[in-house]
Amino acid sequence: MKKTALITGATSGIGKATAQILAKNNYKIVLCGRRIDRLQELEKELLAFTEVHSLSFDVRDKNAAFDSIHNLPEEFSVIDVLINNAGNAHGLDPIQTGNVDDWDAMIDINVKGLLYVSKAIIPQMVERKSGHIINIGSIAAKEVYPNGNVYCASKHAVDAISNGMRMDLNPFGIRVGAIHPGMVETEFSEVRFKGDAEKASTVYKGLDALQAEDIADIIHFVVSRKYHINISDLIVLPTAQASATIVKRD
Ligand code: NDP
Ligand code: 8X3
Repeated sequence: MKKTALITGATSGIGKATAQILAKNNYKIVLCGRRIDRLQELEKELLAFTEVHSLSFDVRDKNAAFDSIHNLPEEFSVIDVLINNAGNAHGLDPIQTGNVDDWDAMIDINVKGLLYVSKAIIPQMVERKSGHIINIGSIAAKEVYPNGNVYCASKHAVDAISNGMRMDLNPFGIRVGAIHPGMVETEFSEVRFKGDAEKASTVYKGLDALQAEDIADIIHFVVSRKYHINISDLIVLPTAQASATIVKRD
């Protein structure tokens, strides 16, 4: 029987690539994101491979998250795999001049949004005593870098929440893992720099950055292991990146 994967942040980058690879590998897909046009376009593309359903909600809105997930059509309502991927950095400023709205966005989306979506799905996994949750952290979950302050804090929270989830859900046979990418060339830096595409492109200049498909491929590997195998914590860097701040450029 086909498993169902619910992927947040499926309208671009890592989430979209993950939806594409899982759709081609026998999963039913629930796509989540705010941009309806992109959800519709991807849904149309993936329907060639599998059953797809789209949910448009802002992960900051807990009622919208709960309503959308609790009212999924029956054939999509049993979520076997949850990929908590929605998130972004907003700004790259020293703490003394940081923008409070950026701080709110990062804490509300990366941390609270992940919790709301998880809260909507974990009870059914507990009831069934099965399920797999993958949280997308970051190298910023493991290290702090200058001007990364609140983004790094939000991803350190994802790391802590992932470890806590694994402990609490252990009695129920639910797998919990976190994947922590380094530099992945997506819309991430464009969002961080508020649409400044030129500034965003300098982030990946002179190195062979990871692509969204590289992380999606690893997510597929992680979710397709035998049930007794839980890949609990994985840091994935481009070869050119040795740490959050040490990057070899041509
Ligand atoms: P993208 O900007 O390409 O994708 C971000 C996704 O998150 C979009 O689909 C966006 O959808 C969704 N999203 C953002 N805010 C909200 C919101 N409020 N409600 C619902 N969905 C939201 O970036 P990436 O693919 O790179 O990022 C995916 C994850 O990977 C993030 O958690 C990021 O922190 C993490 N990461 C990224 C790295 C990188 O270098 N790119 C490295 C390490 C981790 P929409 O706008 O349609 O709602
Ligand atoms: C995204 C990668 O290095 O900007 O999480 O934190 S980094």
